[in-house]
Amino acid sequence: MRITDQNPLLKKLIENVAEVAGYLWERGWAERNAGNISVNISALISGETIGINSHPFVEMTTPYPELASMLFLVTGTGKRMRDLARKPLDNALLIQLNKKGSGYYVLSREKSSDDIFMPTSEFPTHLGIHQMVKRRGSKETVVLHTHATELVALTQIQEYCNQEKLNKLLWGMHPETMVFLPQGIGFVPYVTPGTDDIATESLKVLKKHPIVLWEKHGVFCIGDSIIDTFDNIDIMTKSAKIFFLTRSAGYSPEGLSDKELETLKVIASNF
Ligand code: 2HA
Ligand code: ZN
Repeated sequence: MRITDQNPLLKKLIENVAEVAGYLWERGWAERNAGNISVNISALISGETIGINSHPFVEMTTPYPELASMLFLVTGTGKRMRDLARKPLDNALLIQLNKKGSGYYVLSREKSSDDIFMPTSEFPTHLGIHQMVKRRGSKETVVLHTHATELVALTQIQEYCNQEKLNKLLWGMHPETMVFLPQGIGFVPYVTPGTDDIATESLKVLKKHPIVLWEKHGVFCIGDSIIDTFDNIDIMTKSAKIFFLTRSAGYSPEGLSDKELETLKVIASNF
């Protein structure tokens, strides 16, 4: 019996992850195996006893002691978002960290299974972010990485590889960007994907912003629901699209004025 069978909340969450994976593919942000998702599902499974001995165990190079015994849904390495949309549990794993937080059991596979795969190559970054969230006591459970095309395209323009200029541009393209994302987007200069450096740099930025934009690569976004996390990237990307569309039509976008942005900021603070 699958551990999802008797847990309607987990079942719903997996359906939502599959729904968002479909959107990522439809938006063109998920070429081949691009992007990855993890969700801390500990609150959905607490109280259930899980027989871990029959599941594969993987030791990690970096331990995450503050995540000891926690449970996660995480996409598999090399897996495609378009496949996750159709068959989530064939393309993502349910894992539980051991009591030291130094390794994890793959709960959604038996040791004897011939379909064992590893979590995403960005898993250490995901765990680092989940650990930061736990440490600060905030309620985000979702970490989502995707190659949001128009946002990545902005980072090919040196002028916008500057957090202040980037946010002024994005807020200025549409009023709702300021209303929904007054904290703005954080910027991380180019770092090789999958390395510890990118995790360290992202962690610094995610302390203040719900989205981090990695130069010439993609976004990492945290949130307390997978749908809202997707929406935030979608809002930011809409602004970038308006910028490029205006430019493609041969015009320089005017943007919202400082005064208009200030008024929207007040609305956002009362939202
Ligand atoms: O999961 O996008 O950055 C594949 C990636 C790595
Ligand atoms: Zn990526």
